[in-house]
Amino acid sequence: MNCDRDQMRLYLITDRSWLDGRSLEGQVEQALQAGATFLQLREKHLSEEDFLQEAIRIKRITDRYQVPFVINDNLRVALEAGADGVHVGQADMQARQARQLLGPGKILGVSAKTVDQALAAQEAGADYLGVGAVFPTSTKADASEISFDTLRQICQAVTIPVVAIGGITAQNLHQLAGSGIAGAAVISAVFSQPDIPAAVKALLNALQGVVTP
Ligand code: TZP
Ligand code: MG
Repeated sequence: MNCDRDQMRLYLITDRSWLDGRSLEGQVEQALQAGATFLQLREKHLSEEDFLQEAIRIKRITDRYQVPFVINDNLRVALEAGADGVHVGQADMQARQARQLLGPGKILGVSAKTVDQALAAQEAGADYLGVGAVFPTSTKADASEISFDTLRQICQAVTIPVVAIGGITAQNLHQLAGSGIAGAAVISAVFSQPDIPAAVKALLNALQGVVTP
């Protein structure tokens, strides 16, 4: 286990769609200062070299706040930037292969939508699971929804922490109470917001009583 359950509470995933002239580093710094507990750098359109340079810059910030930092779906960038680990989807590099290449001491996160996928990921060496989409979202075009029951069954089936993802806001988080999640992963509920610290604080408040410690 390379990350603590309490570090999964508010898991942020970056998105440069809403930067509007602001820097990603500035947005990340504000979010971590406000209390976000985990950061994933997700870049779908940057060249690998730009992705790496961005990762190196973001790593300096996450280090200062002692927040775990993982890279979406690019092991080379994760290793070269000295990130804490990598997050892979089902269609990305297989979890077992990712674990072999990462070694035992780095964080491996895996996306799962079913109990079978969740158990396979845990068996392959995942440290945590991202499970969703738990609500409708327009941030990821191909994100199909899963039911509350499936989320709860996955949380029961595995021993590693589960973070729910997809369409989560401070307003709908209460609907996930009792599912067994360790935390919530969000993109737009933080990075599309004009006031990032306020958005982070609203989510942290809403998470009380929803996460299972
Ligand atoms: N994977 C499943 S849903 C999703 C990803 C990356 C998008 C989450 O974004 P948002 O804005 O928090 O709905
Ligand atoms: Mg992916």
